[in-house]
Amino acid sequence: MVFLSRVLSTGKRDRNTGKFIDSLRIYVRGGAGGMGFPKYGGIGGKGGNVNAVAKEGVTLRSLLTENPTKRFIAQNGGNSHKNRILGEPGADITIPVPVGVTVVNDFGKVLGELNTHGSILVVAHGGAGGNPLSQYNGQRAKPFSVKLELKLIADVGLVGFPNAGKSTLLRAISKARPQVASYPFTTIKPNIGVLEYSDHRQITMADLPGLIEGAHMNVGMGHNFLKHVERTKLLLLVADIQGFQLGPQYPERSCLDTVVLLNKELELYRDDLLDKPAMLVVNKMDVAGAQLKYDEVKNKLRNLANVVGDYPEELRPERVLNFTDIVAISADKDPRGVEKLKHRVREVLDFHAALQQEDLETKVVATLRAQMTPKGPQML
Ligand SMILES: Nc1nc2c(ncn2[C@@H]2O[C@H](COP(=O)(O)OP(=O)(O)OP(=O)(O)O)[C@@H](O)[C@H]2O)c(=O)[nH]1
Ligand SMILES: [Mg+2]
Repeated sequence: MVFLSRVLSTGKRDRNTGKFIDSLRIYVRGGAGGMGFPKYGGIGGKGGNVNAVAKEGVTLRSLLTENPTKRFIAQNGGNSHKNRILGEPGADITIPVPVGVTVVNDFGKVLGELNTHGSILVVAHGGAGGNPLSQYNGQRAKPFSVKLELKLIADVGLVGFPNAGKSTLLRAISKARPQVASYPFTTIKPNIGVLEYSDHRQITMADLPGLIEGAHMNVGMGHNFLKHVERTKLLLLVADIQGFQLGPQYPERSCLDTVVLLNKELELYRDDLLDKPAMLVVNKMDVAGAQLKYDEVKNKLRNLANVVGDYPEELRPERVLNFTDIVAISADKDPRGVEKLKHRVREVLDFHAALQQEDLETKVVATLRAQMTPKGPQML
C-alpha cells in the first residue's frame, strides 16, 4: 500500500519542498527615469538597472530566504532641478544568483546565462531621464517576471529508470548520502556526489530523479530535470538487469527496453544529448538469474542500432546512444566493481577532454592557416 500511494501521489507532489530549489520566479523593475527641467533644458537622472550577479556559495534557496517577497526594484533617477540640472542617476540593484543560472522571461526567451563567478547580466534596464525628446518626462520602466533556472554543473550525470539503483551507486562511489528505497521516484531532487581519487583528483556526479517512458509528457517526474545533464560531460545510464514495471497496470519493460526508452526520452528532451559520451551500467548483477539475462542481452546493448527497429515508432529513437563502455555491476554488493567503474569514469572523461583539446587545436591551426597571406610564414 505504501508503494501504491507513493506511485499515485508522485505527480501531485510539491516539487519545491525540501532544501534544494532549481528554479525561482522573481519580479523585477528597473528604476524610472527622473523628470527633466524644461526651463533650463535639464535632463532627468537615468533609472537604476536590476543586475543579476553570479556568486559562489549562493543558492536559490538562500536568495529566497533573504528576499521572501521576490521583488527586485531599482531606484528611480532623480529629477532635474535648478540646483542640479543633471538629475542624479538611480542606484542599480544587484541580485546575487548561484553560478549556473539561466534567466528566462515569461515568453520563454533566454535573457542570458551566468556560468562563472562574477558574471553580470542586466535583467531590467532603468528608464531614460526626461529630456527634450521625451518632453522632459522620465521614462517608466515596465515591471516583469523572470525565472531563474539553475542547471547543476557536474561532470557526470546519472540517468535511469526509477529504482535502477542510481542513488545506491552514488552512495557506493562517493561520500554522498542520497536516500535509497525500493519504491520508484525516491529521488525527487538532484544530489551531487564527489568521486575522490588517491591523487586528489575530484569528479562530480549528479544523481537525478528517475526518468520514465512518457516523461516528455510529464509522466512520473517529467523530464525537466534533464536540464541538469545538459552541461555534464558524461552520461552514465543505469539500467536494472531485471527491467522495470511501474505498477501492475503498466507494461513490463526489460533491461534492454529501459535503455531504448531512456535513449528515446533523452532524444525527445534535446537530441544533442545523444552526442555526449555515454557509459551504461547494468546494475543488480547480484540477483538470481542476472548473469544469464545479461549474457542474452549484452550484444544487443552493444548494437542498439540493430534492435531499435523492433520497437513501435512512438518508442523508437531516431538516433542511438553510443556507449563507450557497458559495465555490469552490483552497486550494492560489489565494491570492487564500483571501484573499477570509478576509475573507468575518469579515463573516459580524460579521453574526451583530450579529444576536445585536440579538436580545439586543429581548429586554431585551421583558422591561423586561413588567415595567412601567401607571403606569410609557412605553417607546417
Ligand atoms: N539487489 C540489489 N539491489 C539494489 C542494487 N542497487 C540498488 N538496489 C536496490 O534497488 C532499490 C532502488 O535503489 P535506488 O538507489 O533508490 O534507485 P534509484 O535509481 O535511485 O531510484 P529513484 O530515486 O526512484 O529513481 C533499493 O531498494 C536498493 O536497495 C544492487 O546492486 N543489487
Ligand atoms: Mg534515487
